[in-house]
Order: sequence, then C-alpha cells, then structure tokens
Amino acid sequence: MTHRVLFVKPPDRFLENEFVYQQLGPHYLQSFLQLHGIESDLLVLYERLSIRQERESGILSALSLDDLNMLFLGADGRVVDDVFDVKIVGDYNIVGLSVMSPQAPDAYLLNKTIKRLYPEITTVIGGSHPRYYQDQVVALPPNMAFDFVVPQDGWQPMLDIASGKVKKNGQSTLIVDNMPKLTALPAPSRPVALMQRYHFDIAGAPAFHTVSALGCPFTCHFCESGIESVRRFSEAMINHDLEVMAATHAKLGHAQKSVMFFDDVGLMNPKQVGRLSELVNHHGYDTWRAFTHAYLVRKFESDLLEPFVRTGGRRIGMGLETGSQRSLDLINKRNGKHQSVSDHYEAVRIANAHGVAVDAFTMIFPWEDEEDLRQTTALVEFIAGNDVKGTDEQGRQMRNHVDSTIMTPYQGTKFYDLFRAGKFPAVEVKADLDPGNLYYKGNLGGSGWPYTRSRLPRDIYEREQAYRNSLRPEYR
Ligand code: B12
Ligand code: SF4
Repeated sequence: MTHRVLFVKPPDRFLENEFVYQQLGPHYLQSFLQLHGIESDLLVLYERLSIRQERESGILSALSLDDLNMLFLGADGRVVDDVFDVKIVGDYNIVGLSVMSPQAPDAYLLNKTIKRLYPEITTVIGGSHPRYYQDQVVALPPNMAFDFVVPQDGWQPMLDIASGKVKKNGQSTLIVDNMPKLTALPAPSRPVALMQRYHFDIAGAPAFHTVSALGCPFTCHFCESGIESVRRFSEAMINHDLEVMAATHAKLGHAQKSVMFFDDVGLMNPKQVGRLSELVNHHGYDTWRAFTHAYLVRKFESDLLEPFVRTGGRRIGMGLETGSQRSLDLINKRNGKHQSVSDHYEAVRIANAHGVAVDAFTMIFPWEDEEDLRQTTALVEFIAGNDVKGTDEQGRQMRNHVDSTIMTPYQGTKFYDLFRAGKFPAVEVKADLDPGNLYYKGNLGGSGWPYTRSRLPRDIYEREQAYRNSLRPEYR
C-alpha cells in the first residue's frame, strides 16, 4: 500500500525575494517517487506581502503560520494559490518538509501544528538543515519532533517511508543514506505553474537553474560543502533536465532562454566545460552561467572560457571572498595551496576580456580590521568598475555584479569550531544560535548577525557591506 505524500517548502522570509530560484530538493524526490509509481503533491509556502512590508518597516511580531500564503501544486495538475490553511495537510498520510536552516523556525512551527491537529500524519524532515544541525533536530521536544529525520540523501529513505516499508514508532527515527553514485536518478520535476513564478535573468535572458553534481572538491573553512565528496548526476539526466527546462521556457512564451548551473563544480577544466557546453548548446540556450574559481580561470584562460562563450556562456560566479591577503590565507580557498589576491584581480580581467561578466561573492570576516576592509572594498570597486567586453541579449553593456556578505559560521565548518574553541580571541559566536538568523544574504542585502564579539563593531561591518552592495549594477 502506498500513502498520500505532500512535500512542503517552508517560506524564505529573510530573502529579498522568495521567487528567484526554485528549491530543488523536493522536486528530485517527487520525480524519483513517481518513477516508483508513487504520486506526490507540493506545497510552496511564502510570506504574505503585507506581513513582509510590516517586518521591513520594523514591526517585529512572533512568527506565525497565519502570515503565510500557499501555492499548492497537485500531481494531477490542480493549482491553488491562496492564504495558507493548515487543513490542506489533513488529506495526507505523509508530509515531508525540505528545510534549509533559515527555514527551520517555520518548519518547526508547522510540524508542531500538524502533530497537534493531525497526530496520525507521518512527518519527515530532510534537506541541509537536518544535515548540518542533525543533533538539534533529533533532540526537538516531543510536541515538535519529526517522525523521521533524513539528514543525507532523501531518495531511498523517502521511497521507504512512502511505500510503507518503514513506519513511525513514536520517536524521531534517523534514516541515513548515502548513494555512492547519483547516475541512475531522474531529473527533478519542473511544474510549469511553479516555474512561472520564478524570475532571474542571465545576460538579459530569463533563466532557470539546475545542479550537475552534489558536493565540492574544496574545503573552504567557512563552508559546510567542503566536507562532501563530489557526486555527479548522469549526462542523460542533465540532458533531460535541460530539455524539460527548454520546453518550459517555450510554454511560458520566453523569447530567449537561459540556464544556470548552481553546483560548485561548473567550469573545472577544459574537457568538462566542453561536455557541458555541448549539452547546453544542443538545447539552444541563448545564455548560461556557471561557477568556477579564480585560479582555474588564470590557469586555463581561453581553454576554459572559449567553449563556454561559444555556446552562450555569459556570466561566471566566483567566490572571490576577499581583497585582504591575511584573510585569504586563513580561509583555505585552495585545499592548502597558496592563492593570492592578485589572482582575483587577474581572473576578473581575463573573464571580462573574453566577454564574460563576473558575479563575485565577497565576504566580511569578523576578525577583520579597517585595513582588511579597505583592501576588500578596493577589490569590489575594481570588479564593479572593470569593463566587460560586449553587450547582453537586450543590447545593454554587460556589467560585473558583486555580493558582499558577512560570514555566517554554520555548524560543521572549520571556523565554527575554531571560534567555539576560542582560537580567534576577537571573535565569539552566539551560544544558542537561532537557525532563523543563519543567513548571509537577506533582505536589503543584509546578513544575519551570529556574533557576540567581533574585531570591529557590527555597524562598521554593515556600513561597509551596504557600500559594497550599492555598487551592484541594476541588471545582470
Ligand atoms: C541552489 C542553492 C540555493 C538556491 C536554491 C535553494 C535550493 N535549496 O534549491 C538559493 C539561491 C535560493 C539558495 C539560498 C540559500 N542557500 Co543555498 N544552496 C543551493 C545549493 C548550491 C544547491 C541546492 C540543491 O539543489 N541541491 C540539490 C538537492 C538534490 O539537494 P538537497 O536540496 O540537499 O536535497 C537532498 C537532501 O537534502 C534530501 N532532501 C531535501 N529535501 C527533503 C525533504 C524530505 C522530506 C526528505 C526525506 C529529504 C529531503 O533529499 C535530496 C536528495 O538527496 C546548495 C549546496 C548543495 N550542493 O546542495 C546550497 C545550500 C543548500 N545553501 C545554503 C545556504 C546557506 C543558503 C542561504 C542561507 C544563503 C543566504 N541567502 O543567506 C539561502 C537559504 C535559502 C532558504 N531557503 O532558506 C547552504 C545550507 C546550509 C544550511 N545549514 O541549511 C548550502 C548547503 C550551501 C553551503 N554549503 O553553504 N541556495
Ligand atoms: S565555498 Fe564553494 S568552493 Fe569553497 S568549499 Fe564551499 S562550495 Fe566548495
């Protein structure tokens, strides 16, 4: 016997815009269940505009499910966009929540309500929050505890739960699964009614996003992904996903189409870029974007960028992090190998000369003094001002883009451990971090503030951050 399954995406209250990128986790699971004959529905929760405006104007009341709207997407094609009513979950046997840390407070609230109103429902939590905050999730009080906690891969555990192979037993049950290979999995579901809500442009063309792999071969000390080995999806799966996204662009009447690879192993070497470029080209995308690294751009130059540019590649994302050599030496950008700030400047020059604009991610670290800040601001000013050769799909001059964030030390990162161990005397992290505060890029370009002590006062860092973000172009 199979059970009726609902996947829930909790709201992203802190994001400037909740509909920039689809949250893919539940969509991978939905298509996997479907392959095994199990249909499931989706519920995307988002904060009502009036509440968002109140919060932004400084009215801060406790989080409430009454603040939310819901976009329901039935497997049968039914779509409902309305005020959230928890009764909708009453129709299901299994409710699976896909949760990233800043979404955790809403996810806990919803689970508590479901447990109170519908104790017979089996609730499951998966996603990056239970992955990195597993101990806290497993230890939730009984009235808030999930029946199943799935911290790693969700495919097989969700199938086991949905097919009734495993059953709840009154306590939080941990199911840990790690597939050695991701090559036999279907592409994520792409419901048109959901895709039409998301808006992001790459070089003037509307874009959807996907990931070609999970994990990362690097070990930056501020990042959790650094400890996860790389597993690639099959070429056939990516091919199919590109085909479905291309068809969705067409259904939505987009005159041009773009795709972004959001994984951390986008443009790694000429051979791999060649393969990806062929796939993108095959489906006729006008523009595309992927992530790479400054040292790779320097090392391979045209060999890396030429196949990308030839197939419409117009923007690359790079973690340029800092203009301070002192900070760069601390963050371990290249698995122990030296990287110099001059590589960052040079990589931007090379990309721009090839007609590729750079989306640069930079950070403020809580140990930084005025000189560190000055050096990174100089890097940001350089990036924002450097000429990009060429125009975008709308005939506008291409421009580089910069994000300035304040580092958030997530549990499981090297810096989290070092701060907790007192290795940075000027820095202290809050003892009991509210997961709702664990974001580095939120409303008005601001970051959460997880520190009780930092080298300089918070307002100095935030002023610098606001200035750097003010250099962003109006389009990309
Ligand atoms: C694309 C992306 C985004 C996109 C889209 C979000 C999304 N989730 O798709 C955007 C730009 C919106 C985004 C935003 C943010 N992101 Co992000 N993002 C990613 C990225 C690169 C890929 C996500 C993805 O598609 N993965 C592929 C799918 C298959 O993996 P998955 O979602 O984890 O799902 C698997 C399992 O977790 C599980 N699972 C997922 N849901 C469920 C549900 C159930 C019921 C079950 C059983 C299992 C299950 O099954 C899936 C298959 O195994 C990841 C890094 C990564 N490689 O995962 C970071 C990552 C998830 N992001 C991260 C962060 C920090 C953020 C932000 C906080 C950044 C910020 N703005 O401050 C925000 C948070 C937004 C939010 N929703 O709260 C962290 C998460 C840390 C954490 N503790 O949660 C990650 C891990 C990157 C990192 N190492 O720092 N992100
Ligand atoms: S910051 Fe990027 S490159 Fe560094 S470990 Fe994380 S995902 Fe990998």
